[in-house]
Amino acid sequence: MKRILSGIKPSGDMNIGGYGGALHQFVKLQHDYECFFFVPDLHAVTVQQDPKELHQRSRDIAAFYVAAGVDPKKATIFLQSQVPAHAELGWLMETQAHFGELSRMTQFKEKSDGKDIVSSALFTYPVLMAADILVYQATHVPVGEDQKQHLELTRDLAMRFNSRFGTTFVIPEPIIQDTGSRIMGLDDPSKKMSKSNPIRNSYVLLLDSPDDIRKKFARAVTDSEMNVRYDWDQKPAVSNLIEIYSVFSGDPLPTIEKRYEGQGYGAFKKDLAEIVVEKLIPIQDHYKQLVHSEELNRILKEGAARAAEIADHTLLSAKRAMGFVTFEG
Ligand code: AQP
Repeated sequence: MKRILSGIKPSGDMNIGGYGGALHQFVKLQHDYECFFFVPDLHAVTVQQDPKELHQRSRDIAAFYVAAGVDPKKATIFLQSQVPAHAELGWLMETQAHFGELSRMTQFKEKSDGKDIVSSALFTYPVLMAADILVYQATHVPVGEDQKQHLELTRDLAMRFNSRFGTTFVIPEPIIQDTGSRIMGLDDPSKKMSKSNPIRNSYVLLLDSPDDIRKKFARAVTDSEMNVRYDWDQKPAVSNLIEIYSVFSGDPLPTIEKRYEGQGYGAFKKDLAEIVVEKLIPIQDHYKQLVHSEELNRILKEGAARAAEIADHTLLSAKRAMGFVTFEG
């Protein structure tokens, strides 16, 4: 069966960018793939995290997976730090990665830009991401536009390893969805909507109140024209809002354009806010029931055990292929 690995970093409060680019996809993908949805907590600590916040946000992300409709009976949901094979394979893959190729990663450049202190883990994190994917022999990885380069690196590392040590890893393919693969800031359509952006009006959080959601969309930048038209080159801010509308309503882009023909931005933004509120309220309710529950603990423990079975097996194959002494199996 085709297998998927994906996750959302607990590096900030979850917003509709991660929902559109990842979570909303997970819910659909679970029907067609064997899915492993993890919380990449080891990735979150590549930049400084407050321990209490990391703890809470890791539970939050897992609770959101289930609250948004990922079925733990169908998909395996777990925390990355609960499956040690990720970090161990990460180290082995670092021995195969080149300094030069990691230096070309645009996300590293963006995230390290202007910072006095940058952890070495931030530099090598694409290799850990490669290990995350390869350790499950994932055939497919859903990626937002911004993660394409990291998946390319994963493929390169897997092919390099296979050709040096014999076929060990499946080479994963990207799945890039048409809508929602890039949701930009509501204040600036040239910047991705990000959890770590300090400007609160740049994103809508999954836990925002209906009033806050309405206010944020009302304030969202548009342009000086008055027509709701999807055109990223000429009208990036409006195109971004149409894209969010499409993710949350399920309506195709042309249907939305047609619906608001000649109506200006006011009615469009109001409806958009209501569509998002309507979708988020039941998710928020389910999240609140789950986040501190024994049920979530059980889902995560069972998920980690299921994940470790596969991950440990792949790790053992990789270690054997590289010549390490192993006693298992
Ligand atoms: N704005 C977005 N539009 C489309 N896709 C997005 N994703 C995240 N933000 C958007 C996709 O969600 C998946 C999980 O991302 P992540 O949270 O693990 O990492 P990230 O992309 O680094 O997210 P942030 O919000 O920008 O976090 P910070 O600010 O902490 O770095 C990925 O597939 C991503 O493409």
